[in-house]
Amino acid sequence: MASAQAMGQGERDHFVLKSGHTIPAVGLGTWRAGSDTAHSVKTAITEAGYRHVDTAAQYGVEKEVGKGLKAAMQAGINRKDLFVTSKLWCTDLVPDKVRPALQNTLKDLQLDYIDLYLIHWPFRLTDGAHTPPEAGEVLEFDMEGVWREMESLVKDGLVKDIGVCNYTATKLNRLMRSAKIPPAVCQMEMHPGWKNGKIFEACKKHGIHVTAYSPLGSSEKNLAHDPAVEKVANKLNKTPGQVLIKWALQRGTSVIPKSTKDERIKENIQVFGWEIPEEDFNVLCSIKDEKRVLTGEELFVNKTHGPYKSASELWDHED
Ligand code: NDP
Ligand code: 1BO
Ligand code: 1BO
Repeated sequence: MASAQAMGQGERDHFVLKSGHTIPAVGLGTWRAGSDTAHSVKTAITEAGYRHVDTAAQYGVEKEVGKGLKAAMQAGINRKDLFVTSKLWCTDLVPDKVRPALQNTLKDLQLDYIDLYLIHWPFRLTDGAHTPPEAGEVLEFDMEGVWREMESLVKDGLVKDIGVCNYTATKLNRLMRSAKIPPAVCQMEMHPGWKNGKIFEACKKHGIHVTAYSPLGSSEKNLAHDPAVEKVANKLNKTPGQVLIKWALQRGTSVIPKSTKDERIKENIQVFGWEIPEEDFNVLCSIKDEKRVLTGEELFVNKTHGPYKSASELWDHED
């Protein structure tokens, strides 16, 4: 068998985390996956070959994801061959709510452990917070206290790895100072329309694996119709979706495209055994007008009362 190195970076179907555990390179996203999520998860695993599913308590589909996982296991897939990620929502971002939140997630997923538990966003919301938030509904969170609880979930075997999403280099440095178990994964928005280089470099420096979310530009800024992406796809005889997913893999990130369409679910994992040549990779990297799709503004910014009065403050003015 060819070594990963001989096959080239883009050819890996998994990455190795700091902990020594592996994360499959392509996972199925489940945000806004709707009522067919159980079917999508089962199809992805049993027909398309996915072994990695990304979900979150906040997506409201964990019971459906759980049904899909169960169906896949009943069809003969071993739990230990699956990689399941979930996330701690902002209303539970206080030390004494961490364990109960995880326990709820495990119950809904019908699992006795998950592979990766992430802090979903580094801002605390009060129960019942509005979108956009009203005065007093957004709070800073106790990063050190919450992380200690996340670490205790690892020690107790309830989660294999822990990590963060939507962090900045500033917040990552702070976490690294107190963490006994460093974050294994940082999940961030990344696609050619938002390369997010600063946090990517910070993660590399700390040996933290990065997972690219919204790799297709999400539904709001779907890059499948971007002329540069279409051009590379036509040249390589691949679909725009495959080119975007492969771009993420060749950058060295794992990637979690979401689709509820069986054909696209299958298409999105046909990204092994070929490469985007360097010149085309660079064309994709030069897409202009980089912008986040998920600024967090709607969820966390209150321009009058704060504590975060602009999106730029959420991202520690690093953009
Ligand atoms: P994606 O970039 O995965 O894009 C999903 C959109 O692209 C949907 O509209 C989907 O439509 C469409 N699509 C899927 N496949 C193709 C294809 N081959 N060609 C063209 N269009 C396609 O967006 P998401 O924002 O959903 O991100 C992926 C996952 O990342 C999420 O589902 C979630 O699990 C995670 N995430 C995590 C966040 C965090 O804060 N940690 C934030 C955002 C996302 P259709 O379903 O109709 O195929
Ligand atoms: C071909 C299997 C890849 C898993 O992500
Ligand atoms: C608000 C949740 C974004 C998707 O993870």
